[in-house]
Amino acid sequence: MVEMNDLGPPTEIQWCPGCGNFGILRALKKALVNLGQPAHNIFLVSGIGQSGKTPHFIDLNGFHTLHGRAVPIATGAAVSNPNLHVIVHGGDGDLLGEGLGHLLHGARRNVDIAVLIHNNGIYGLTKGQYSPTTPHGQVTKTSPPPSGVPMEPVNPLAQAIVGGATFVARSFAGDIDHLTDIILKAVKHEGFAVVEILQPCVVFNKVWTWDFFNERVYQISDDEHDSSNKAKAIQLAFEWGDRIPLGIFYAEQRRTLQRDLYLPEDGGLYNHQSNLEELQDIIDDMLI
Ligand SMILES: Cc1ncc(C[n+]2csc(CCOP(=O)(O)OP(=O)(O)O)c2C)c(N)n1
Ligand code: SF4
Repeated sequence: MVEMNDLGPPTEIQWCPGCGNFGILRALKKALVNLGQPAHNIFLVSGIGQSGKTPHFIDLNGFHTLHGRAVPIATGAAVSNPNLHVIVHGGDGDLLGEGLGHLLHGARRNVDIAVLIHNNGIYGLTKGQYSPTTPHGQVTKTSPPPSGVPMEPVNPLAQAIVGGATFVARSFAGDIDHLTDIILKAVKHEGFAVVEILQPCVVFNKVWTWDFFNERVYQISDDEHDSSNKAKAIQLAFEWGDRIPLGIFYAEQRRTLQRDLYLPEDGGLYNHQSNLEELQDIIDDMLI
C-alpha cells in the first residue's frame, strides 16, 4: 500500500510560492495513502497547464497528455484495466475549454474515473489570459478595461451534473482536510466523479485570492442539501457570491462504461492475449 514517504516529490516542484496547487498535491497524497491501494493500482492522467504538472510531483505512474485530452486517455486506461484507480488533473482552461466536449462525453458514459478540476479562473501556464471560468467583466491580459471578459463563465458543476456525472463535488485548496475527504470519496465512487477545486493563482488572478475564498466558502450539510436531488444540485451550483458552497452537490449509482462494455473473461484488455494471426488477417483484409 502506498505510504506518504513513497510519494516523493521525485523532482523539484516548480509552482510559484503560495500557489493553490501545493494544497491540492498535499490533499491528493493524503487521500491516496488513505485509499490503501498498491502504487500499481493508481494512475494519474493530466492535460497541459500548471495543474497538468501534478503527476510529475508525485512518485506514481502517470501520463502527461495533450491539452484538453486527459479524459479520453483516462477512459482508455480505466476500460482496459478495471483494477486501476484513474485520476485526471487539469485546469479550468484545459478541462472546460478545449476539453469540455471530452468531459461531457466521459460523464454520459459514466466511465469509472475521478476528474479533479484545478479551477483558478485563469490560464496560469500561459501567463494570465482569461479562462472559461473567469467571471464576466474581470480584467485580465486578454480582456482589457473597460469591459473585461465579454461573456458569461462556464459553470463546471452544473455542466457535470447535466452531462451525467454520477459524483459532483466542490472543495478548496486551502482546506486540506475537506479536500482530502472529497478526493477520497471521488476516487472510491464507482462512476464518473467530477471535483471542482477552487485554487488561487497568486500571480495572475488578483481577484480569486486566498482571502477571497476564505471569506466566502462554507460547507453544505446533509440537513440542508439532499445530494440525490438533481434539480436542487444544479440550483446550488449557481450559488456564487458572498457565499460559495463546498461539499457533495450530487451523487447517484449508475452502471459504468466498464460494466456495459465487453470485457474479456480473463478480466481486462490489459492482460488479454491477442491472436496475432487473426489480427494479421484483419489488417490484410483492410489493405486489399
Ligand atoms: C492544443 C493546445 N492549445 C493551446 C495550448 C496552450 N495552452 C497551454 S496551457 C493552456 C491553458 C492553461 O490554463 P489552465 O488549463 O486553466 O491551467 P493552469 O495553467 O491555470 O493550471 C493553454 C491555452 C496548448 N498547449 N495546446
Ligand atoms: S502561475 Fe499561478 S497557477 Fe501557475 S504556479 Fe504560479 S501561482 Fe500557480
